[in-house]
Amino acid sequence: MQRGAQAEAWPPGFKVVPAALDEVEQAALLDDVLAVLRMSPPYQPRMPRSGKPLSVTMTNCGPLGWVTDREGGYRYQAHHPESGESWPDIPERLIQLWFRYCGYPAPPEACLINLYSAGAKMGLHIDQDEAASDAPVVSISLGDAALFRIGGHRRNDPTASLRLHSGSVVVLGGASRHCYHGIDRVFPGSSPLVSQDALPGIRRVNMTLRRVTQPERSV
Ligand code: MD3
Ligand code: FE
Repeated sequence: MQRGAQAEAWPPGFKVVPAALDEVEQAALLDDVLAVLRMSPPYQPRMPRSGKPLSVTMTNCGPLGWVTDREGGYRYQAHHPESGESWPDIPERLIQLWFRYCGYPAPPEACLINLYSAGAKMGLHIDQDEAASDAPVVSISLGDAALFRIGGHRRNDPTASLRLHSGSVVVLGGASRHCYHGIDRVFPGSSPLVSQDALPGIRRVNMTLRRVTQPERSV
């Protein structure tokens, strides 16, 4: 297939900016994330009912965070599921990226931080726990590249794949916002960014900025 020939298969509203952040910006953002992780350590999320662990670990920053466990299922809440502490603030650098890339007129309320080890993946799913369903999701990837897959509104719709490299920003707006998507694999060793001293066993960090509640109508 010709390079870029898959582009037409991507859902409307899907935008990828491959090298949005240079190495200096990536390192600064990773420092911000490390500071969040010190305040709000990653936990092992579990599927509702079955309690099956996801292969990524997670934490959040912002007034709300997305969590999942056996008893409570998928939800947003204001506190860490293990410590009970409020999530730390979303770093200013990330708020700026939200306004630069998505143009939504209200700030993000949640930043979910997914941590991938060499063998971690994320099965096809739809993000549908946000009442502000008109707001895009903005995703920023750091560290090893990963194979991202996005399909349609039904699980069996055809999918297109794309490598997300360190420093990539993806905006999921419009129809793409409610498409099935997932991470099939990480390419271990493809980026030197995530230091194994700082984050042992972690190869890739993905942040998703989300608006959760519908903003008040401005007069
Ligand atoms: C398409 N994260 O956190 S980021 C997630 O790399 C999630 O950790 C993946 O899927 C990761 O929910 C993929 C790209 C992404 C994020 C949110 C989306 C794609 C999306 C929401 C709707 C459609
Ligand atoms: Fe998702």
